[in-house]
Amino acid sequence: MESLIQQAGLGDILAKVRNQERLSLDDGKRLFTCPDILALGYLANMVRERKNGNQAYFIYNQHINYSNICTNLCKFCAFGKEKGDALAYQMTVEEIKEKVQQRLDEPITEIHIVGGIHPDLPYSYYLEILQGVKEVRPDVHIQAFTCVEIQHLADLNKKSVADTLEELKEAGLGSLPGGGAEVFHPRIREITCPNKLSGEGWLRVAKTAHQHGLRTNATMLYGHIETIEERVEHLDALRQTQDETGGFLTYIPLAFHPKNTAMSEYSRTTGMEDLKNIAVARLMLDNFDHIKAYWVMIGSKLAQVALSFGADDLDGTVKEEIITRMAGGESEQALGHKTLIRLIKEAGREPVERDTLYEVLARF
Ligand code: V47
Repeated sequence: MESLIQQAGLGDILAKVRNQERLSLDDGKRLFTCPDILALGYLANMVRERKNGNQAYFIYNQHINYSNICTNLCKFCAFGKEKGDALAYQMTVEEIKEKVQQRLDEPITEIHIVGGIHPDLPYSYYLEILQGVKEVRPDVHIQAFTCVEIQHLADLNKKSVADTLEELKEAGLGSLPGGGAEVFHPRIREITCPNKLSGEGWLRVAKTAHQHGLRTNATMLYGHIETIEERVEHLDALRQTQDETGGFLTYIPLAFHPKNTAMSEYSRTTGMEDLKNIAVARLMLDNFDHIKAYWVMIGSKLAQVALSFGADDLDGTVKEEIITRMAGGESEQALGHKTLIRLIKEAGREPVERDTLYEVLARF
């Protein structure tokens, strides 16, 4: 294997990985341009096994997208709709509680709640969602509202992000999902999501959450117009923030799905790009404990392979995911416990059911 890595021109990076030295931005660019996926995978797997051994995590979770009405209307998104659009919807708090109620017999430990930036739902609605879900399922961990939604809620609340997060915590918020990060570089935001919170703004909200005891996830939406430099800068910004706060739980690369978006002329990502984004993230994000291969976006078969290319987590049972499906995602709607365990076992890993904060709930 070592000669393969030398042949791929990555001998110096192998030495750094062995010595647990931080990779430079230039190393990151070289990794992204390296065509030798096995060499990348070998390097990423060294870090993956050092941090997580043979374990591969999954979670029993439920996704609820309370509304797709959105003022941002990002070009890469097929989910967001203008108010009045035939496909626009919004759930009442009662409907959300009903969704939670319907699955009370399942051992769900996390409810993941995100939606669009709605033009006129009041701040109280979001507090009531959290309180309502907790009323129906008091023990569940609510992972809700991206950094972009949190900034919007603080604006609605006419208070600081810090004070708003404290109120949301009081109402039942447990942690923040990683969406809305897209690619931080202003060039990408200007073209694809000019109305959205800036990259700096996203990082500021994430830092504030960490300072207030809320862990958060991080993502990058790749496979559209971003350059390799912009990807590497994005990873570096996350790495620097993690150095400061240690508050990120996991990083999830999100593969762009073009169908039904204003960028539908682009092609879907390939398996090679998907694996590369996982492997390079594992190598660059030396201060992140976990890298998630989100099976909804890359398919359960490639997610299984990704467990040997840097990923240590498959996310979860999910069910009723809408954001990827609206953009042409063709993965299964949900994966059962048994399927997740089988996928992990057949990848040669030990299946570990976790809670949101990566506490071990069961081993199989
Ligand atoms: O913020 C939007 C992205 C995100 C498309 O934190 C798209 O554990 C691909 O962040 N093609 C929402 N991606 C999903 C998300 C997420 C999912 C699962 C787990 C976690 C976590 C977070 O999806 C959005 C945006 O970045 N997105 N449109 C699209 N067409």
